Amino acid sequence: MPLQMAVSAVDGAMFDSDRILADVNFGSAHKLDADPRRVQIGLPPLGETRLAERWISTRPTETGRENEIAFATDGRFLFGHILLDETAEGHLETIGHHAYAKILDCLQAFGGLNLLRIWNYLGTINQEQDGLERYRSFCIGRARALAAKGIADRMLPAACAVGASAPGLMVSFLAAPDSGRQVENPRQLSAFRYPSRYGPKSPSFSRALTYQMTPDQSLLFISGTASIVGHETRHPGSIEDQFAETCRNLEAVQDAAGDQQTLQSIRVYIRHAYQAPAIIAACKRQFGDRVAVIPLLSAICRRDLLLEIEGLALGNGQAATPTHRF
Ligand code: 3EB
Repeated sequence: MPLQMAVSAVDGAMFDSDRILADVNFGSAHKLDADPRRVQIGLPPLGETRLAERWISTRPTETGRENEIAFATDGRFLFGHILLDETAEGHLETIGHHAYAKILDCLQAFGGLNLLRIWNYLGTINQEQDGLERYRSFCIGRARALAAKGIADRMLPAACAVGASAPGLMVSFLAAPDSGRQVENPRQLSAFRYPSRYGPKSPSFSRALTYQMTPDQSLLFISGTASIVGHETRHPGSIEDQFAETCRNLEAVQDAAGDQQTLQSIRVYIRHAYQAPAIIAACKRQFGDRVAVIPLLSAICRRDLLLEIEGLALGNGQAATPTHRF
């Protein structure tokens, strides 16, 4: 497979391979390493074992640092990270815009790569600043940077935007020369069409994106998915019910992708640590042992959401063939 992601227990060892595109770890602070492939995301892990995501290519990778972005590329895929501090006057709108402008410049410099997946980690995501929640102000800056490069709604990457325990803004992304295909969820209004009661600028992401790696292998990047139906939060007070609704959304978005897939791994963002054991157990019941589960302590972009789940699935890239032929 040209690109794989393995969830592995962190054992202190770093890379055993020059084929690693990214080694994503979790802890209390954001950290970039001397090696541009290695990062720590400021989301405290909640499970019993510390897990890392390792994105692995079949080809040797080259790394670099340019224009504030730490990156690794195998000549096809590019994985990058940008970490921005907040200055006293720095609004999340300003640094969100800055991060996306730098990322889009980087993709241009590499010959016009397309964003497949992007992870946004925002400090104090639900706090109000100058009368606007910080997540909402981030959405404005992000949308402005995307619009400046002419990126249309149907080209938006799969994403998540979650609250980190560390200050500032960390953004990681995966890009490729060919574009993926947008997948939306029929149970949910497209986020880029949310009404303005959720913020002056609707969130710029696709519910999922499917990317054809080979004629019979695809990756489905499932965005952060929560207990939202239409555009409204469901079950505000109950994490169990939010979990069940989120699972229905995950299934719906996988169905909408059209091919046959196997869910490989999920990240579960949990707002309150005390609710982690119940949710980890629920994941085991729901997904079994074949799906790697990474539970993380994290705020979610809506105050009434208690959890959010994102996933990566391996597909055959073929839309289901009709059973009847005439
Ligand atoms: C939602 O469905 C939940 O702003 O990039 C999920 C995934 C959410 C990505 C983003 C937000 C984002 O609206 C929140």
